[in-house]
Amino acid sequence: TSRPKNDYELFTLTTWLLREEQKGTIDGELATVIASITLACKQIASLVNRAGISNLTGVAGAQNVQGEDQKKLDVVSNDVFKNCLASSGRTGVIASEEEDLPIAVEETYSGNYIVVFDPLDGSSNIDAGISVGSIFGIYEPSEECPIDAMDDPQKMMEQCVVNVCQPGKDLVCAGYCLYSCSTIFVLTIGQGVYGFTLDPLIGEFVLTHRNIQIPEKGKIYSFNEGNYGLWDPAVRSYMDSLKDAEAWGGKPYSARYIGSLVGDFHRTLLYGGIYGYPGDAKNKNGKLRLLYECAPMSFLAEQAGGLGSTGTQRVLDVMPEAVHQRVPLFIGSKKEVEYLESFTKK
Ligand code: AHM
Ligand code: MG
Repeated sequence: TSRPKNDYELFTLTTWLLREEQKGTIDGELATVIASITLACKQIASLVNRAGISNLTGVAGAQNVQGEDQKKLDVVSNDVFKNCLASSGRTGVIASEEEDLPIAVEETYSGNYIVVFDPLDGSSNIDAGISVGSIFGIYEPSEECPIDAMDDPQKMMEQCVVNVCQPGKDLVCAGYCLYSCSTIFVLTIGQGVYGFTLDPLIGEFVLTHRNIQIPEKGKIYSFNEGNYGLWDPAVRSYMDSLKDAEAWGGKPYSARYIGSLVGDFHRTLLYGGIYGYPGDAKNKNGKLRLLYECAPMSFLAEQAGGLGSTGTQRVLDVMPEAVHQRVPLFIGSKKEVEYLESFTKK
């Protein structure tokens, strides 16, 4: 027997997590980790929102391990994520785009969840006030490799790497937060995809997208076509075919590219289509990182009925060999990704 609805009834992310815990889909520990990530995202949303006012635009003056200039907000957002996860008391190891190596969260290094994240993706967009996002994935600790070498930093680090380098198919949760016209938190715990919009007046994420299903097809492609000349011939012929108006009954595909994976993926999830970052002559595996970009997004895509592929393989099946490993990514509507694979798998 459920209470009658009234105009003031809100279904928030906190309520949703409690319900899932009651149903037994997740345990209290995982719910706590997710809640701490939502707190980090709210804090980052507010920082991104005020970046131009509070002197948070521009570069921080350092590079990350991948040789990319870190923006001030990259560094701050990474700290925000780390603080929130550490204070959850339920996170064992974290790996971030902005950290050279995975880190054991000091007080709670054993028996707890492993969190991989890109605290602020697409940060080249910040100074122009264009959409950015955070991406995360959560794993259970590896049973074969408990983190117990407290007295041996080198060994402990190796144990952390083993724990973090799990294939995407073992993710227990993945999600992202889009900082755009609205702040939207999208997540999966392996039972469909749910979206929550931040109500800035009450500071809560409110359920706005139930069980998101990505359209099976969609005539929008999202690639950085400036790299066309560097792509391999299969990807080039695929791209040529999308522009062949005649082949598509007079209406070719539309191009949309923000250069912000979270924004481009979110649109693809809702409207259908395909996002791609292929390998090219300069970067054999493209640009995007397997652990904290491609795998979490592919888990979300599959949970919404779509696909994430490297062009030759399901992304979730790729076994990571290094924390910052890159893979080509083609993700979105099932039929669109399969069509791309009909070129790249030849
Ligand atoms: P970042 O993690 O350094 O921000 O890079 C990832 C971003 C993605 O959000 C986006 O899809 C891609 O890089 C854009 O790259 P490019 O500028 O080469 O098109
Ligand atoms: Mg990134």
